[in-house]
Amino acid sequence: MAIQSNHSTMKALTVFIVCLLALLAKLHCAAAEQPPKLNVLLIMADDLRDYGGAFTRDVVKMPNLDRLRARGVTFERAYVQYPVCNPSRSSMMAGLRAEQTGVANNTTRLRQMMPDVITLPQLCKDAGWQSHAFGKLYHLGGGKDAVQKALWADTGRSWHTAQDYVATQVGRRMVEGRNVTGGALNWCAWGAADGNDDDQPDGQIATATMAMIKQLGDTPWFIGCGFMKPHDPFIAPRRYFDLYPTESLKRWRDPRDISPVPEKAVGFGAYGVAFGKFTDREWQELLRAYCAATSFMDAQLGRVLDELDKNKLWDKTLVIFVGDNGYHTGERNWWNKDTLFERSCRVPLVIAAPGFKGAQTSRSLVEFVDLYPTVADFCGLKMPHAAAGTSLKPILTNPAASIKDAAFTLVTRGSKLHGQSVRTTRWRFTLWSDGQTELYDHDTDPEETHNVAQANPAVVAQLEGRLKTLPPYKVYLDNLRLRDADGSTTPIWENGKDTRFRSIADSNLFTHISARAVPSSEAGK
Ligand SMILES: [Ca+2]
Repeated sequence: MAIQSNHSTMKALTVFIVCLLALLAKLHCAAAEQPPKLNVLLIMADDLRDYGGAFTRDVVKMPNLDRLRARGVTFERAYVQYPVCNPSRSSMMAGLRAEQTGVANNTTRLRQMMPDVITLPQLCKDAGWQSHAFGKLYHLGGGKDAVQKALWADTGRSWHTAQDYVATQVGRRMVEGRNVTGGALNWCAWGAADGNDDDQPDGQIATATMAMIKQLGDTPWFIGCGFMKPHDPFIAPRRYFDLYPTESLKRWRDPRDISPVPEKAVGFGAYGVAFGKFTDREWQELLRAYCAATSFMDAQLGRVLDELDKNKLWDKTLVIFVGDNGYHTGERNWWNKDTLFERSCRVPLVIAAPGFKGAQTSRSLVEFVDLYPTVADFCGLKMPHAAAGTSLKPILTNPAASIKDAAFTLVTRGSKLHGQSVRTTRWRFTLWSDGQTELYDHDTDPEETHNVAQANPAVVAQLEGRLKTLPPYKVYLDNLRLRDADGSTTPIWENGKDTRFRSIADSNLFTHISARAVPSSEAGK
């Protein structure tokens, strides 16, 4: 009996060892078969309004963005979560809404609010990608202080290296140009510059990006290429101004019966006063410079795309082109961003991924918080925290798919007032914290010129309900506490942990995300 038992044990052990070896061999094969790491090229433009809109489609020449669009999906309804540089970029890089990051201005760094958040480039960097930033990816802060600058760029955390650029002496010489406000607004200037592309920061940013792409060879990389135009001052080498004879450009005119809105919505402060004094000629001047700066940026984009061509990288690189906020070029007498109107909230977004069909257009509502989970999805990386958005991969698979039925944007007006806006396929509804509302019907009014809130109480009630699904916006206080609407405060950190991550996981952020695919006829509405 004992011998037989031993025999059985040996047999079982042999079977076990054989199975174990087979399993190990399988695992080894699986590891060997793992797809290679995709490169990620994140190209950002600054203050570039949506080229899909009425103005840019007809006016601005962007042949290189068209080249990228031919290789990817153009998202015609992409919305930022806060239409200003730093809050928008912080939200995108954290994959969290501005209500969650608490970053709602250009003076607070993301890490001041969320020191331990794993940012998008950091997610790849920590997983073995080489991560490098050229130009403006995060907001460029810190002035000339090297330590502060590195903190703003998040060097060492998001990136192995981050470099910003300034114009050369030649590039600072203006052949033509002026401040259109006579100096009242120091940023409101344009200039046709002497020198070549590389005398301007964006030319240098393209050159450095191209050099790094070449240098890294087969090493997987995440490269941020952050162009600084067409952001003010509206400067470009002179030849880009030649593309736009002033007479060829028409200034925007609001309809005479446009609904008035309160100053907090648009037209606020010294900006509104200065724009109110513009002549037709001055609107045209600014428009021309904005177009020239856009074309200049587009040319630099083209140089970077050439480098992908040259190194045959399209089949191993995920290319994402984004703006960071939209821009009014005269709508509602506004020359800027920072409003809750479509012009300010809607932004360019193009994604080209290996193996997916190009020259596609998506009409699905998408948000910038969707970019983080999209990159994580394509790179096979796990989200390090609960995502506020959802991967856009289903849209690359089927451009007629719709992944969500609402997009949300926040703005603040000082520490006591803020507005939240929701865009659905038909409506834009804005609710200010003082109770004022705006409702625009995109079926009949794509430029949002008529507030129809009073005539549509049921729609207002429904969309107000959607805004309540957002995490509430809380004002950040210097002693690391958040102030609630009722005046009470809560600490951001408790026992060394960021309390917002707990609330993110518990919140009902996901109620507006639907993974359903809808027929293209419905998605196209
Ligand atoms: Ca910007």
